[in-house]
Amino acid sequence: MAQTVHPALGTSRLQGGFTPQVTRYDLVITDTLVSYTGKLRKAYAVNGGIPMPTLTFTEGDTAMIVVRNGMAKEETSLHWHGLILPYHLDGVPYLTTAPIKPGETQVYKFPLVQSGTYWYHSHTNLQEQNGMHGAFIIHKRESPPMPEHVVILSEWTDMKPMEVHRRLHMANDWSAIKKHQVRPGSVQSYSDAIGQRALGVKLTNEWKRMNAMDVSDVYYDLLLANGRPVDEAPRLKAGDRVRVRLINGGASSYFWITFAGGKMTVVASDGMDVEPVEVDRFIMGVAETYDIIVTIPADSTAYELLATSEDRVRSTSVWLGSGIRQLAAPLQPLKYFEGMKMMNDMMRMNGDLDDMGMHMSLQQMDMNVVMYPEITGPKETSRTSEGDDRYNGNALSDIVTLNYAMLRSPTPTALPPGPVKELKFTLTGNMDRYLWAIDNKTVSETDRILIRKGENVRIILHNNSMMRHPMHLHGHFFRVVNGQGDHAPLKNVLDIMPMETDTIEFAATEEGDWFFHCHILYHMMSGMGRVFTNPPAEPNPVLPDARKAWRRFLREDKAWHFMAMSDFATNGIDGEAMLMSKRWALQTEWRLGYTEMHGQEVEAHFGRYFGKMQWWFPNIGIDWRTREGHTDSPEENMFQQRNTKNSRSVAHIGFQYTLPMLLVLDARIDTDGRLRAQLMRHDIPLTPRLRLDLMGNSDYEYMAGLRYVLDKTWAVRGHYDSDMGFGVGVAFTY
Ligand SMILES: [Cu+2]
Repeated sequence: MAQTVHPALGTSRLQGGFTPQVTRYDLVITDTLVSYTGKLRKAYAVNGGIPMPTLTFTEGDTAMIVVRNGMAKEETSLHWHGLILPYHLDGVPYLTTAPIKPGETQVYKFPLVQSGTYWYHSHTNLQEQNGMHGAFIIHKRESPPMPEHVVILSEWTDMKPMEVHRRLHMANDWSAIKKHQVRPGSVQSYSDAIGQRALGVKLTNEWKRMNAMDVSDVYYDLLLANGRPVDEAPRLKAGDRVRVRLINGGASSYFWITFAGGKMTVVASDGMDVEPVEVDRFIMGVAETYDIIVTIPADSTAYELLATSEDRVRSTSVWLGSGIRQLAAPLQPLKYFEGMKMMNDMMRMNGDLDDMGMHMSLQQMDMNVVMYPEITGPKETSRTSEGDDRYNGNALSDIVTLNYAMLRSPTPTALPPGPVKELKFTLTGNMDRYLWAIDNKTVSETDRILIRKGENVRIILHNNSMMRHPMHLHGHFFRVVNGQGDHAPLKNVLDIMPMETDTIEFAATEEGDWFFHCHILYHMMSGMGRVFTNPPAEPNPVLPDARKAWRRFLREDKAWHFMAMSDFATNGIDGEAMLMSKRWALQTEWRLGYTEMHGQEVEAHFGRYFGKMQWWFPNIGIDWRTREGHTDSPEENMFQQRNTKNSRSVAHIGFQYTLPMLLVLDARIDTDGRLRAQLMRHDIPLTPRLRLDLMGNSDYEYMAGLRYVLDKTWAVRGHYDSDMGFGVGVAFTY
């Protein structure tokens, strides 16, 4: 008997061609200025609005979307997220589709061979962050009418997305300080640790070279539902069963979803139906969609559907019904030090994560559970559980949290028969240098992965980084191998938590290039992804110069970032600047005294970061200094070599290495044969805003400084330097 293959998996049904029923939308993208918080900021609007309009279709129709770029200078693109379509319409600029230049119009026309909740967004630079996302809904042809409400969740930052991205690369925790203003404790400073009697935890954390626990990277000024701080669906009455189509259109935020009117029934994920499952809450990874059904309990009441960011700093609400507002319980602040304590157990000294034999997968063991007061109780009465259920939220509490093992497709999803190509990907990352990769290689450091029609591709993913990653595959659905056998659910985004191993598989039915990447926008832009290529019969009609397009596509993760810090103090000016890419860095430091006696010193070095954790930084450089009138300084350095502190002009070769306690060892030898070893650590968070800088070296030079952070640019600083003495002043950070 011939096995039936799920329509979203089988051979591409696009060949069936266009149906006569065409649903057409015209979209005009323009530059716009918006003010969500009182600050006027640049954003992108489509047909004048943010987010972009909800596009509604019926399965089996032909979609025709005419996109005009009405922006003055920027090129753009639109990707149809979760849609099965010919690859040259997929909308990844330079990979599959030509960018839409200013003034240009492109037409996207494809048959709709699926139904469900999807979305569309720009795939160009960071445009998605500032308004370029919208809902894409395909109704089933025959489905009984019921009330429904579409909600696309997103974030708003008053900072330019380019600036957000640059700051993520400079390991500056201004974002944590901003979060701390809303949710004290977010910085996880020494004072926070002492206040919570967790100094030992903090020290062990730093011994293992971990900075603060970062639940999410970016501080947002607002979270939005359908482009508004609060959204509503007032025309619902008691007893109504309403289908809420939720889309996480955020660039980097995961959302917890809870509801004031009782249980929620999850009926679809990423557009595909699942057997109904009742839950109290669920988390939505970036770019995931979930359809839920809720029942409105009573009239004259508006029930809150609450979406809270994973770091619990912000939330946004949708009010279902009208009348007196029934609130959902707000999510309590995370218990960060509990999380740090757990990380101390799981982090090996080499930076690898060790799940201690718990075989974590499919979100069933949520290691963050130790940080959730609603599961483990308030801090004082903390419930702890040992053994296998230590991180199993559903075993620890009465609250039912959705996980991937609970998703079951109502129809079989077995792959069509065919040879299996098995791939193993380890997700790797480094928070401080913001290098995100697969097997420590970024998109531009790898070739396309060849897949062929008729083949089934199985990917075993292991997350060896400290963050969760929502991995998205373009143009296909994959089965999440979750113990449901032939009824494994179909998805196009897989959230994978730290230490988890998950298996997904898909049929390589679609020709062309398909991007597989982390959907945290800033991780994708740092290179966390791969490209699958299923050789097409004909060359791509919209990118005639394939080689040139590929090179242009690879530019994405090759960006250089600039940062600088300088102190203007009573005893001189000292500072540093750095230009860095994902592997290379050019650093320069200066110390300019106002008098001959204080002297002047400038050095620069250029090097490459090595290793998964980027702890090694071999480099070459130059060092120039001059100083007069010092008779008191030692004649020799620690290596019994004559000191050249008063006049030096040399080149040097050496390395930096990050030691336990996040101390950086800098060792070098210069062209005069002199050795120098230096230990330093900057930005030790004594309190959320008070930072300590320390340095000492084998030339008997030392420095200690205290900095109080005023805002993202300015700090007041006092320091003592063995060459220049005591100084106070202001410090500027770019
Ligand atoms: Cu990621």
